[in-house]
Amino acid sequence: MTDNIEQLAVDTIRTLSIDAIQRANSGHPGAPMGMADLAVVLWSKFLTVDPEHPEWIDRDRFVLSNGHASMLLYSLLHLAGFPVTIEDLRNFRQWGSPTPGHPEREASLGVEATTGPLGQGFAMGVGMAIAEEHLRAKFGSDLVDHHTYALVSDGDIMEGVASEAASLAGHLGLGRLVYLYDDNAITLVGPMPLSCSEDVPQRFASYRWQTLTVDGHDRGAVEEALREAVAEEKRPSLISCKTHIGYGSPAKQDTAAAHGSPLGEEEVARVKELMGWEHPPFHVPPEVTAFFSKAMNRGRQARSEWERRFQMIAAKQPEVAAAWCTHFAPEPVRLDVPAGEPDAKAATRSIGGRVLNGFAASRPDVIGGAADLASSTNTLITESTDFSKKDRRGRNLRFGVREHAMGAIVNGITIHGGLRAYGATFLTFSDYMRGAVRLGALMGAPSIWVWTHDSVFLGEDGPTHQSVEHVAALRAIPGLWVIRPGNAAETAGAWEVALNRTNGPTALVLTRQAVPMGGGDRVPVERGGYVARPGTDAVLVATGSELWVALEAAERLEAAGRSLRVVSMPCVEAFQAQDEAYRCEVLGGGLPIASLEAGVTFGWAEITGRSGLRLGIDRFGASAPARVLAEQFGITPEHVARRVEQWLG
Ligand SMILES: Cc1ncc(C[n+]2csc(CCOP(=O)(O)OP(=O)(O)O)c2C)c(N)n1
Ligand SMILES: [Mg+2]
Repeated sequence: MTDNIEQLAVDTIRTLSIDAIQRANSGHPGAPMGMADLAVVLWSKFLTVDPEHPEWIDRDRFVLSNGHASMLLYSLLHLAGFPVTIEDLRNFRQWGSPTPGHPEREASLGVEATTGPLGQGFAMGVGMAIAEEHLRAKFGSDLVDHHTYALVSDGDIMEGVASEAASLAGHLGLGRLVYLYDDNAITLVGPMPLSCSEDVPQRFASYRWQTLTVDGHDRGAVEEALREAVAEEKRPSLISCKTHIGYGSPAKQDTAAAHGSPLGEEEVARVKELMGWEHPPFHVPPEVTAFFSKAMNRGRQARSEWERRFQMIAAKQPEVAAAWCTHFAPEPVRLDVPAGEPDAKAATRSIGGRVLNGFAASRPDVIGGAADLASSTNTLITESTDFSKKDRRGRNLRFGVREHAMGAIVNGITIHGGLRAYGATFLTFSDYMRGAVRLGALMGAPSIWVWTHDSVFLGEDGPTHQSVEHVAALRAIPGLWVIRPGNAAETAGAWEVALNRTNGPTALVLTRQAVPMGGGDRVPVERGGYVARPGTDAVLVATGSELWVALEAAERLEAAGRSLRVVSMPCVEAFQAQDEAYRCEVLGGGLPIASLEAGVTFGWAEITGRSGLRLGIDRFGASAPARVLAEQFGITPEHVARRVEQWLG
């Protein structure tokens, strides 16, 4: 009987998926058809979630890393009683529907992560598992005790970001991580052996994962493997499930043709005929609804027991409830400016480290680390330990030289909830993590990026390490706020903005070299730009380490009888979000505008207008001492003053 109803549930997922894809006339039917058996076992027997409370904190996380199989997820959510309606399935891939082509994070619907770029979901799941371990160590298993499950495909397995993340997950012994690998040996263009002949389980075994292999259509075997995976608390588990892409389609099963195009009306009819399915499109047998509803009672009950425990703990241990709040509903922060001697100089990276360590005690939810550059990026929380196999309470994450996985893992920790995560490296290597950075922005995840060594002024390491185009390229990502502070007050303000931002990611772009620390007064970084020195003839907008250069250039011009206003603009995105009146007030409505930034001038015409002067470095840097580079590239007060004077005529 169980078998019959399970089979009916599997068939329902397959038919819903192919019907929706047919109706949209686009989508990927092969994977949902091939993974329906796995999914039914996982969702009906293991996954502990509550469809009436999709955002319950202690739910199991489920990530569909091969996001092209989105109809599998939407079918499951609908059948399990999440707020995804049959109408939503009929509107698959349509404008404004909650069922886009690839899943887009919508926790209120049960969509945990935005996936589609292969490998990202795999790596975000690792972040979720880190978050779970850390929070469980802090709050105990009465409050935090869940698993992270993911479905991953050949493409996920092949992507570098997944390898990086898998290596770290094995090293950290993340036992609550359970991945089902849709091992169908087919990718978009054809059979796997076209491009891949490794032994995947052996590879993962060497990463220190538990590996299991099963027939992915033998639901009993899948269940048994899942039990073993869940029982393994010390290692992550990869269950290779041998499946058939397009299962049940006589013309397309086991071929790449099942991957990314609708089956076609005729083939859909043949699939249903072979299945013995005699219903109109989008039919859901009531017994399947009942089957899933009963299965979801496991999660409903777990949640209500959790609520009861939470109330009891909150009543008996108010300090635990308070700590819970600091993690799950932190108050906005107001950060002091680190003090320096008058005329002191410091690198903004080291000021950033002081700011971080200044608020670390009062913001225990902040956790993070660097890709083997903790000391260079000044991102170690000195009062804390390393997060490791033995110490789950450590707040310093040692990502190793794995930038891309760091990006995705930070996103995963952040979207898990309860923690604010940061990831750090040299700005130039933000390129290596861009896939994750972009996805974080798309998800509106408030991840924090700390990127140091932000310009040619890192000096002798040369052009491979010197960013010129990175700031501009990052500014092009919608929703990402790029803050390039120029002194101590702006660096404190940058961290403050990052912590207080809850609906999108923030990047702190910091210098390697020392700059004047500036005064101790707060400045309005949250407004993006402000007048740093008044002036009436023209405006010079500068960011980061060029702020002091602009201020000195203005002084020189004053001696020559010119009144140059200097606008500091640490965050162009925040400035552009201000109202017209503020922007006019700062930029002086009608004054000629110049910009100064030690990087490509691309994008600055937005601020200066076409007739403005844009000073920057529109070429790769060079290996030389910073002082020489400043002279060669004309980023000195003398040179800037001269150029502005010439331009003003
Ligand atoms: C990073 C990235 N590169 C390329 C693609 C385009 N793409 C989508 S699915 C796929 C491969 C499909 O193979 P597999 O992951 O095995 O899925 P299956 O065909 O078995 O469903 C590719 C290359 C993508 N989504 N993400
Ligand atoms: Mg495949």
